[in-house]
Amino acid sequence: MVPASDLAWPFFDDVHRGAATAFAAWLTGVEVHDDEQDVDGSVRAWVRALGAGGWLDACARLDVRTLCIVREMLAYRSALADFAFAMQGLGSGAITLFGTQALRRRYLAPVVAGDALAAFALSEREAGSDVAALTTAAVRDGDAYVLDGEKTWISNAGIADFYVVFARTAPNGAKGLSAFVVDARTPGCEVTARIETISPHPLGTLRFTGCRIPAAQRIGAEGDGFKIAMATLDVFRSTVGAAALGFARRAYDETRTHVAGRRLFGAPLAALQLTQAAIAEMALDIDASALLVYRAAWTKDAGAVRVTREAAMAKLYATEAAGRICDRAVQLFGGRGVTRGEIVERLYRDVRALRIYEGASEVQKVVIARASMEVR
Ligand code: COS
Repeated sequence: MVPASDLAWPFFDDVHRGAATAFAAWLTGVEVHDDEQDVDGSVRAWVRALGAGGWLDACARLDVRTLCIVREMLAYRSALADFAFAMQGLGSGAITLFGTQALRRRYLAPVVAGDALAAFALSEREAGSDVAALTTAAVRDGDAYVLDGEKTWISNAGIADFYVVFARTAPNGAKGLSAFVVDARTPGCEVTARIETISPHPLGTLRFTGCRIPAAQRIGAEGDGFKIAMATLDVFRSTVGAAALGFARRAYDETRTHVAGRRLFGAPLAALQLTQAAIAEMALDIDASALLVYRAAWTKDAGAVRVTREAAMAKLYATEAAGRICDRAVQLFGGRGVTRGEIVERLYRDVRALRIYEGASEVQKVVIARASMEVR
């Protein structure tokens, strides 16, 4: 549960307070159990459950505070649950924001129902942080585009029903990119590899070979792809911060219970001042993260066209803080902390990728510095 003290903040409306309470109750009763040996099955089960519960509606409404509340609570319980929810939003976000009525009708209803899985295909082996360098080509041919190239580190690769793909339609850097929706079963679109990660989730490499898609599958105008990608990331970067916050809160709660009960040198671990310093720094990091995350979410919901700076700050701070917090938790758990099966051991692995995906910490610093130079 997002703490009641946080929900009292003016960042939230009663709608959000009600949603947080209802979601906490739903989550307590939901019967989905993660299986690291079957991440595809676990993700599908979470998507079905979230769809049946009506919670994927938030992914198509893009109310950022609701997205953040849900991600925070899902991450507290399960990294795969958070992943499943986040991908429904990130994978369909460009369609919600910039798609034609026809695209929205066709793709969003199944995403919200939990009947279709979505994916966001931006990264390439030589173009992750430097989006404007991507080389996957989309060549116009009559009323179609033909896609050739490779995307990698694509979440949901292999289980997605469709991919929002960013490809090059002209040579001129960021201005030469366009966005498309590609059905996973389109001939010429194949998953060539699955990628194993320290926190297992569906991830892989996509290959497009003469992959022909109708021109009506383009999202926005030709050349708008870079801005569509950035605007989508502006919405979801705050939510990555929220997921980091959920992992961090879980590590913090587990640690507080542990240090109160574990005895050494004739007293509880919590009695040592070094432990108290660690707990204090964890608490401070959690509150600072929450304030930045929900400020960014509220700013976007209040109608700001660009929240690039706020979203970058929220993602940067919350993900770095969660890394520190989960690392501290492992340290205070000692040998148990690095033992397979312990919650803090899993959290330590789960939280790592958040400092890399949807814009590495270094990219967020570039974004913040640029925006800060504009603000005078
Ligand atoms: N929303 C709308 N438009 C945006 C934007 C945003 N958030 N950010 C940039 N733009 C626009 C700029 O205004 C500029 O438009 P004009 O040329 O009309 O002025 C254009 O897009 C190019 O912007 P910029 O010059 O800043 O592009 P750069 O190539 O320098 O890229 C970074 C900037 C590094 C910030 C960008 O590539 C980025 O965010 N990279 C990380 C991507 C990422 O998250 N990768 C992970 C893959 S997804 S898991």
